[in-house]
Amino acid sequence: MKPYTIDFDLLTGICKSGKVQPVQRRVSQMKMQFADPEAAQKAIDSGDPVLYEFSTLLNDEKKGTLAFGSTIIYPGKIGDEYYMTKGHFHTILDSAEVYYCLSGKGFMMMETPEGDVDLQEVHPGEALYVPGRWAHRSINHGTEPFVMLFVYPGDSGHDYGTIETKGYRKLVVERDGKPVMIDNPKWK
Ligand code: PAN
Ligand code: ZN
Repeated sequence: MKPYTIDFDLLTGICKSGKVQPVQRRVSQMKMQFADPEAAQKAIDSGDPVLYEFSTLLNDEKKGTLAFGSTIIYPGKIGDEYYMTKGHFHTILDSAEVYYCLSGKGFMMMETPEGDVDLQEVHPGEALYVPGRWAHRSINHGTEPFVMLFVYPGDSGHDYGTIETKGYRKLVVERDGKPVMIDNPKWK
């Protein structure tokens, strides 16, 4: 592979040259992961909004490479739960990841298979290190798009199934206008 340069916008995370098209995730793709599936169904019926989109600027999936890109979580709620990403473990569980907040603000909800839980709030100019073994989900509790750059080992892989089946141990919901972390009543 040869060195190369690619653009993306610092505020929106979008690759303006169009070399990479973002992957969009809508409510219908995550209905059962929200605490209130009825509220999710209402959102689906009224236009199925995009919750987030991400652009993987490079990932050739080989050992020794770095995958990188940007992710945008839009502001909004399903019931009282903020828009969020699906979240995943890396298939090679020890693979770490670095996130750097470009604009907006939000949380990273993280947990290990052993049950440790950590919630970190990030703002523009802050980097977050997600160590290996920690599942990670981005949550936008702000009013602007929450945009981050990410970098991880190219051969990490993504295990979505564990989170889809078990759910996260904790959720972030709005109470009296503020975000609070609560136990996930559906966690298995
Ligand atoms: C990120 C995420 C991106 C979208 O690139 O893949 O933010 O979130 P989901 O993958 O959970 O839908 C990353 O963590 N890659 O490893
Ligand atoms: Zn990841």
